[in-house]
Amino acid sequence: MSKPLDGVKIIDFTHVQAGPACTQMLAWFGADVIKVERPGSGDVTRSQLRDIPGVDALYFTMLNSNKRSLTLDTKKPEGKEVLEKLIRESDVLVENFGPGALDRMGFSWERLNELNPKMIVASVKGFSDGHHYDDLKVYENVAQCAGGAASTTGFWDGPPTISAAALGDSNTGMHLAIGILTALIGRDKTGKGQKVAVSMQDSVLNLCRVKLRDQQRLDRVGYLEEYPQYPHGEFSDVVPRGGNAGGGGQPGWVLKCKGWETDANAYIYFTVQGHAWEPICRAIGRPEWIDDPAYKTAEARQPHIFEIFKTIEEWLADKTKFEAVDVLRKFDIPCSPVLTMKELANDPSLRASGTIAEVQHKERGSYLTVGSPIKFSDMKPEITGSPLLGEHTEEVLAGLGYSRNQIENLRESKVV
Ligand code: CAO
Repeated sequence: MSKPLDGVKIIDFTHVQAGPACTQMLAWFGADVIKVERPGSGDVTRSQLRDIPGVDALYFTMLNSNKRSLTLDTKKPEGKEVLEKLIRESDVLVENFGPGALDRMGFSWERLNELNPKMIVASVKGFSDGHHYDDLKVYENVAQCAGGAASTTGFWDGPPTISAAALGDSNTGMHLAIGILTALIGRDKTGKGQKVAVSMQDSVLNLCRVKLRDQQRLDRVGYLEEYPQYPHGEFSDVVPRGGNAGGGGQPGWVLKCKGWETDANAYIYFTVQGHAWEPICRAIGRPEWIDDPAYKTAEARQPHIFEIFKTIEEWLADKTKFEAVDVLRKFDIPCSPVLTMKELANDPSLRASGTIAEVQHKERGSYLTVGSPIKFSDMKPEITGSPLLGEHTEEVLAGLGYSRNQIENLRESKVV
């Protein structure tokens, strides 16, 4: 089946997570993604957190499926020559090296644009160009702190907290993918490539948009009525950490279900959607609350929202998280069991949709990965195993016109 990005050739000069997540997604959608890696070692994630000695780690296999791997020392003159050839015939180069690394290698934006004016050059950095921290190297948790996620996540009486979701890494990669696709459409109109840059700080902040909303509301009125601090607690002049409160106009909380004493994830998230108050009261067996002025409006409920949650927990005490959701769904109440990675891995619906995909790898056998979260009516991305280090070196070099002898010489001089 042909795919929308068939024919788009991408030099994947990325490593760790932010860049690889971006190029992996483009590969699922048909792009020919050639991962350029240092001979001998390759992407550091190949060997990080290994679960099988000597075999590419899941950290690597889960972020580099559907790609080809070319080993190339791009600091050696012969390696630069190969890269230049590749640049001349590629549509996109994606990189997430530390600040200035590509320039030091001799491939500044100006040089790349000179080599191939149609090529899109896409970069991830920790901070945007010109930012007072733009010389910093950045990893996931650093970005979460820099982008406002950490100061607004966790409980008010605890420290700033990091989210398990890769807000700094994969999220930035997704932003970059949008930028690359936009630049490709732009190129169809202008014939010109351009530089696309995304910073991890900006990408985290983009997801913390509602917290900037809250800062401005706090500045104006001095309190935030949907936070647990209202109306009994104190507000300072910065957006506080709100625990598990709902981020929008609907109060919500993580509530205990049957078995919570021994199962750390026997919980559901329960949302008190304003217009669903009547069905909530019916579902939890409190019809008398429907017209009670102390409960009838969101404003009336907020001062004793935790007493309401406690009552719901009493109702939940004899129900597992799955049983509870099965009742609540009949009343159209937004809720979900708190699902573990084990439950998600074995979820038949996620398997059927391809969101959890089982993939074959030449050395490790089968493993699970997260497939495309984007679904199309005319295409189902097929996830293939990640490449071994340098698996496609010969194939890529032959495609660039190198003879068997020349390839052998490059191997002997450790350029590939
Ligand atoms: N051949 C020869 N040299 C190569 C090469 C190749 N194929 N591929 C990379 N290199 C070299 C680079 O040229 C660079 O060399 P110099 O520093 O001497 O110029 C070096 O390898 C890579 O440097 P780096 O700064 O990218 O790597 P690091 O491990 O020190 O830092 C990271 C890693 C992620 C902190 C840094 O790359 C970074 O800040 N990237 C931007 C932000 C980012 O994407 N972070 C998220 C990573 S996911 O958690």
